[in-house]
Amino acid sequence: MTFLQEVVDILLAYIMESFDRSTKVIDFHYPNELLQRNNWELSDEPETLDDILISCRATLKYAIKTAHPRYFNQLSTGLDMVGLAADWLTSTANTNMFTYEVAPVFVLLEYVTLKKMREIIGWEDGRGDGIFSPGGAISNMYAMLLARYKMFPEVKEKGMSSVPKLVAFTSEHSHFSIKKGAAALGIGTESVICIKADERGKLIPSDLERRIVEAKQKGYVPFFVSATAGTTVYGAFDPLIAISDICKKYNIWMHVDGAWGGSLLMSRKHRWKLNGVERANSMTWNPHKMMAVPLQCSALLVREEGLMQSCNQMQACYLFQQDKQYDLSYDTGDKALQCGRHVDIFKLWLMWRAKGTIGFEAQIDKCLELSEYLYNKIKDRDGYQMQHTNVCFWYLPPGVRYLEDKVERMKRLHKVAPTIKARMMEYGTTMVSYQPQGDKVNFFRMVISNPAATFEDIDFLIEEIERLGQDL
Ligand code: ABU
Repeated sequence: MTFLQEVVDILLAYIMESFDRSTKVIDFHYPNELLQRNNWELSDEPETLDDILISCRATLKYAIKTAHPRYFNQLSTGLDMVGLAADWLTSTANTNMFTYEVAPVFVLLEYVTLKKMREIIGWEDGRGDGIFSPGGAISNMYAMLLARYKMFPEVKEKGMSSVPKLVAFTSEHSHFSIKKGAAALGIGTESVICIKADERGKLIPSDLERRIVEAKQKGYVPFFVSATAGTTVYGAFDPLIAISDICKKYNIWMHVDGAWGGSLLMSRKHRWKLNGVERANSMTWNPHKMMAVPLQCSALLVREEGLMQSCNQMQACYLFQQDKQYDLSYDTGDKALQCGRHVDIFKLWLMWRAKGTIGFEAQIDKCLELSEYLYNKIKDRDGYQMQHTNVCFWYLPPGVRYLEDKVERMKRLHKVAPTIKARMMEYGTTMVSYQPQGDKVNFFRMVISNPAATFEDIDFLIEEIERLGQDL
């Protein structure tokens, strides 16, 4: 008890610090230096609990404070107190999601929550299926697996040699996990056809249809379209209604990767961006991103009931005995790809209880309001150029701003974001991501999902970028 109490004290102190703007987001050290700063090695002999407490402190000392209001580096940010409590409870219960037998409450909560999410998508009476998985990439791969099984159920037993050459389609701005899924499922990355996106990052439906027709003429079988609701970089929403019309016309499974943008369904003000999602066959939705549920919490929702079960079940008789005395549909583990499955549901369920749907809505609306504030602040500012939706922008330091040689200007600009980012890490004051895209040189990709962020934090970020980049 004393040990645990001390651990709790360490954690509470860390939480307090994380929300304190006067503390650093990170106490950054380069890998070799960090290796030297502490003894991280494992030994044959046990350590005392006092030493274990020292290890806990050291680990948190060098951890990134992802709850910090000025941490904007990833799509998953923030730390919700109820979500954290739920995570602690989950770890204390320490069970596995595979059967009702070992996780009765959690299995039921998953059932209740997935149904609620399907209702929000707009599927009749919340009917359908779904599962929580370890992240959006796995959820997307599940969708691809189901689409292939739906069209060619024999693939489960006979493998890829039993099916014709399959092709999948997704926008050039979609998440890399679509290709990864194709690689893992033996479909191959070359069988994922990337569809052109417009200047805002939205898939162009006419290009999708053209590429589907072209693939069919070549004798390939289009089986899967993954539309994106909230691309990782621009935050663009593909036109779901037009895409669903095309999928219907050619009898192709429509998946919506809403890992990032799916949560907008909770907002009456913003859910129109996903109009047409109710026509999809499946959807990925990650509450650990915009809803700030502690990592990890990623759902795959499926319109057709029973498909996941027949696609994935193996009925291992040591676990999924078919003669148990309760309704076997609650042994949800057999429809998963995994055997052991972490309890991710409790964090989302408890937060939902604590906030209500309206609380999540307010949280999401606030993040969008902050993005709009940032957009408005920087679009008129000297030295800034703007992209859309997610706030993607270049900072042009004075030394670059007035350069007339365009090639030299781009060359120099490409180095600005990584240099500022490195300085940002060293000072530890804030964190924001950057990247190039197509022919565009490195730009900052600002994303806001942290419920603790305020207008002042946005102001701080802008000023900090200017401060750190003035001399470049
Ligand atoms: N698509 C996974 C998350 C990416 C990000 O946080 O930037």
